[in-house]
Amino acid sequence: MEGARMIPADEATNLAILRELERKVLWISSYMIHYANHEVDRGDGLKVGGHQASSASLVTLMTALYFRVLRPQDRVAVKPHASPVFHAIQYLLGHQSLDQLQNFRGFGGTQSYPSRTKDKDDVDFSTGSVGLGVAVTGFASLVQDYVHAKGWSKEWPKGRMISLMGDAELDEGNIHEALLEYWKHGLKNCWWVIDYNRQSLDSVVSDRLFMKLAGLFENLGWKVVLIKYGKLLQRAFAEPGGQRLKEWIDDCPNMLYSALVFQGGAAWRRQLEQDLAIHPDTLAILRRHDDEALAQLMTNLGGHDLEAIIEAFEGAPSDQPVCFIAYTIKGFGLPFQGHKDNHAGLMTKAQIEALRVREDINQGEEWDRLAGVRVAASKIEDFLARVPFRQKGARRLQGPRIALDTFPKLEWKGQLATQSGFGRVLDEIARANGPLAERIVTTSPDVTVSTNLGAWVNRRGLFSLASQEDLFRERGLMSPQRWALSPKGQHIELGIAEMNLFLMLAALGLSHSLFGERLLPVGTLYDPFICRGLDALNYACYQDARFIVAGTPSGLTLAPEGGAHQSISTPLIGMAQDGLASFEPAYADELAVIMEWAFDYIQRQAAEHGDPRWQRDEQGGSVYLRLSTRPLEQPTRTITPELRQGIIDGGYWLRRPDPAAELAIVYCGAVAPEAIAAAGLLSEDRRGVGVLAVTSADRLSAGWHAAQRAKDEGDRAARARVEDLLGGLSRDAALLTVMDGYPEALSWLGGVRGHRVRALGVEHFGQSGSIGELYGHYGLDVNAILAAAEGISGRPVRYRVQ
Ligand SMILES: Cc1ncc(C[n+]2csc(CCOP(=O)(O)OP(=O)(O)O)c2C)c(N)n1
Ligand SMILES: [Mg+2]
Repeated sequence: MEGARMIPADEATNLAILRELERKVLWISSYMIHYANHEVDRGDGLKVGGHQASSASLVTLMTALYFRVLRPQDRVAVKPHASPVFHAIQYLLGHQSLDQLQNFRGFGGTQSYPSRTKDKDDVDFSTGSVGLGVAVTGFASLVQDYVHAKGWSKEWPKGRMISLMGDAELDEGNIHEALLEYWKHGLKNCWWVIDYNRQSLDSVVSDRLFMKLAGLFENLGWKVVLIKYGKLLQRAFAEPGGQRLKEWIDDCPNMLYSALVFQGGAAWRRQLEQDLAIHPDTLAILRRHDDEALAQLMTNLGGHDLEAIIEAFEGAPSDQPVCFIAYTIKGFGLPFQGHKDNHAGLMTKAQIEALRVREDINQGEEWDRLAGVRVAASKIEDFLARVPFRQKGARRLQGPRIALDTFPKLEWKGQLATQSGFGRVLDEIARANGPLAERIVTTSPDVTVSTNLGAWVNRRGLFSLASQEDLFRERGLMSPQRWALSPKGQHIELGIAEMNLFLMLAALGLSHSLFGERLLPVGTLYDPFICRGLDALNYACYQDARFIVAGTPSGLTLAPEGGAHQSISTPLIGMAQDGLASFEPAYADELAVIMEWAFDYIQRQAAEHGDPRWQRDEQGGSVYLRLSTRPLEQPTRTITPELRQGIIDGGYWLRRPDPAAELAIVYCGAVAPEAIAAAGLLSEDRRGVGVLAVTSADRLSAGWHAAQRAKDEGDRAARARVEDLLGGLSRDAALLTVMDGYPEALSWLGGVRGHRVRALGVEHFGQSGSIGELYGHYGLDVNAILAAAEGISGRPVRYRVQ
């Protein structure tokens, strides 16, 4: 009989201590939520939250993990609503302050959902948008494999990347996309611990559907471990009549089970006596328990039984990913346990008082770390000091900066598209073969070649844990792509799912912090499909992951590809996305300047929790390049330091306006030739029309906002780049902006100094056609610019293009 296994004395003590810690975690996390909701008046908006019931179901699992199973190299994504449990555990370990606990959900306090960037303790992965924190763990594990395959990260053995996840998270499609991707890359060190409380926000999930998911995991190479019954139940099942009891529980619908959990001992007895009336042995088991003990027995699910959990965790295989399905009760140990409406449930004052008394905590000692423990506090402190997880101290690592002195100096001639320029810069970096080339890792969702990464991959190879030669090459078959797979490779090929691209970039972009090895990740995708992965992009930025992403090709300009591929809104996304500096250069020399800057920018790290002012230049961030396949005649010019700064800050005068000019044309990206040609024609009858090249509407606007804020705060000299640029233009002049994207990405420029604006851009879905036809139809060609100039100045334009 398994339950009667002899437990060594040390182990018995350890278990007793863990049980006390479990009680403390339940109390501290519950009190923290109660305190935020009842004791501090922060206005109604901050009060509710779905934490209480949702936290309680993870208390035992997290106690077992953090105080026993985890090692310093393990990394955990804690489901959003279990944030109080996480912080309570950190508090017990001495890594979290009381002040932070008391300010849960308050300004500057512990965040509602675990946050790497905002929380002050050791959050490994942010969570919040369900499904994303789960999926990033698998990608982090693949990045760990990558780093180790290169022989790096010597001081940190491979850890397990763990997700403590809600069962409803499996409804998110990104989880399933990730599972397929993991399989291709041979995922190993990853645990997903599903808090199977069978309740999501609104309902009780279907058990049958869920068990189908278990099959899915197994099909994709995961070991599935059910943590279904606790030791009390296991022992009862082994008694005469116990099998009947087991069958009854297995057949019990979730709804009925949940209702009985809520109702308690007497209701259990009534139901069981009725359903098992013809099984005297089973009835005898029930009779050996009073109401309280019966409720305890019947709710002894695996996810609330320390011994069962530890057995499952410690017996898990290490050569494959493991999915633990831990049966739990939402709100376990609290008055609304099991109730289907408990998601936003909060305990009343009377209920928290009752819990305090039950947990032997005196009034006034609510926050004492070890108040009410039933084992000597000194023994618990000893135990806490020896907890394996904490033995290496702070786990926020730092990878040394990668030098950029091997960045190539290139000359650009003839006709070239920014997308080709991008491929060429990477190719030259690869050829130069320095530390920069070594640390770059590229990735793309099935568009490696069509986004111009081919040459880079030819030189640096595809990454795979197993080596495999390029079969076409071996057989002497002609192909421009030489794609050998090996652990040395530096390109990670992904399936089409863009969510996976951004989760991979999130994981690669945290490598310095998670594994102490800095990577310089570069991802590419077709620009319109940024929207497909947008929440994951936002998630990556929220965690301060560092990467460069190229959206290419973009806009109407990829003309014959048609409306489904022509991005319109991405310039606005690039501007509005925090943590992402966006650029849309027109020329390759600008792109090269931006890329060199970007490889530095993604490595910057200012003081923690700094104030993100002045374009975040000290803090750094990630970079988005919106590129094009339209070849443009390259200017022959020297990049002076001043021009370089203009390109990086977001804009420069390609042609300075006359102080008395009545008009300036402002362009961004691939429409440069139209803007320049129109300015030329306008010069025939208008004085000194200026041409402003915008390389980053995002950085111009960020700098402007920052300077205004600085002014508000008393820095009178604060002046943004864009104020200087437009300062050279008379107030009566008009701005005519043009870009291949939604016009409001540039029209705001009128607000800087009060210039009138006419903004040309794309507002409606595109279609197939030539660039000329589409620019004509959508109003981006030379004549459209001239017509707009006429409209805004109220004066006829003499020349048009015939
Ligand atoms: C993408 C996304 N959609 C919706 C929500 C709102 N939401 C927060 S928790 C939750 C249900 C969570 O259920 P489960 O994962 O089973 O966790 P439990 O509360 O049962 O512990 C929902 C819908 C969210 N956070 N993210
Ligand atoms: Mg749930």
